[in-house]
Amino acid sequence: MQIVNVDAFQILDSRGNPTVECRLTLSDGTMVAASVPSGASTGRHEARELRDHDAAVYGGKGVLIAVRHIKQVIAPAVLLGKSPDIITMDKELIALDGTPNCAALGANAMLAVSIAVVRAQAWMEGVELFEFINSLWRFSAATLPRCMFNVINGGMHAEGDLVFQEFLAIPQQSDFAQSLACVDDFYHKLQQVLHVDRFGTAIGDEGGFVPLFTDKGVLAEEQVFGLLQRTAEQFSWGAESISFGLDVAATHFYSPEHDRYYLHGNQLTAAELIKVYKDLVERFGLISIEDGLAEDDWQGWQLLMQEMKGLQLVGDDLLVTNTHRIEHGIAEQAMNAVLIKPNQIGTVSRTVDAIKVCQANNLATIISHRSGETNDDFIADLAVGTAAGQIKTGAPVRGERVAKYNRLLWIAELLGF
Ligand code: 2PG
Ligand code: MG
Repeated sequence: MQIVNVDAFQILDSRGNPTVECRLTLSDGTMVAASVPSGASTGRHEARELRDHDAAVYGGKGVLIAVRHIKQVIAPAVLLGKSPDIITMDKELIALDGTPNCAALGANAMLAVSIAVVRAQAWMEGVELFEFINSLWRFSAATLPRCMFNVINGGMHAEGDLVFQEFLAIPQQSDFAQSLACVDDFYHKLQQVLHVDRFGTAIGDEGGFVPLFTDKGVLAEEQVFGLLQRTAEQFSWGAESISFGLDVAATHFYSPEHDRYYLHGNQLTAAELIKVYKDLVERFGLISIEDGLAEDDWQGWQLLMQEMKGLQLVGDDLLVTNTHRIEHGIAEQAMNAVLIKPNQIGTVSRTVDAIKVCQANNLATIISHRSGETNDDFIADLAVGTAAGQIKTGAPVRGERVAKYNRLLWIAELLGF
């Protein structure tokens, strides 16, 4: 079976910003599509997303150049007339781009093609995408991930008082469908609590609520955990069924020039910020903290690891799904878990390489969405097929977030879980 037609076009993501969709038609008439997400709190070391920078259209965020790269450069050189082959085609994409960070073709163009190719190849083999990923790259048995649901949005994902970006609810059930049901009840109970206490129930980029706090005497972040704890005690599943975590996204309030973290008018050293986390962990029983320190603050990360033994400490902006940075992090003992985002590195194969390095070094892996998403549910199959263990893909609301959860529900059916 061959690729007989390649199309690409500009679509909108969940924030109303342009992104890339790629469509491949196979010689049996089948068409497969793939579209790519986009971050707001992007790491400095991520692969380069190509934007048109024509201020007159979409605020300069158009992706027509990336679209043109797919149709005019990638299609004839890599795709047309060939049988879908993800390993070869990803290598050819990287060679054709010729830069270390996808700067020439654009990571958005490359990833849209890469996901479309792996989807086409799974179709050609007659298996589900997660099964194909699982067997091609020889991962251990496919398994449903545990989920971290972003129920309160702050930082760059929301207007409001919260400096920390994501407040995560982590259900403790091992069964996926049960954990989704549990967090859904939690989310709706939280909505009631926020409504009754007049904090507001507006939502942010990832579907979590954006409460507004009038008590300026207490750290807003601390007030959030108070609300979450209260909700957990009141909802039908009981407080023991749910734990909490954070994605701080600390790079966005760090000044490299002064080596200080700016938190609600205070200028904190890494050690002082870690004390804030320690207090939250002790009082509210958090089990996971992502990007607690800035993307190049390696010393701070080492200190975090020493001070927070037993906690899951996740590198996102720090590592950007890049095997070199993950290996550096391992050597420095800077983290014990890794966030995996395909668009940080530009191809499916490179994403798989990053997961392999983590698994070989006993690091936990969490497959992740971006704050600007599409309805593409690729990361659900990626999480199951690579036996990644965990996924983070927003609140249990909004089409682009529930697309992933709904795909996981279907995979759970298929696997008989
Ligand atoms: C993160 C992500 C996803 P963004 O920091 O983990 O939640 O946010 O896509 O804005 O980088
Ligand atoms: Mg993050």
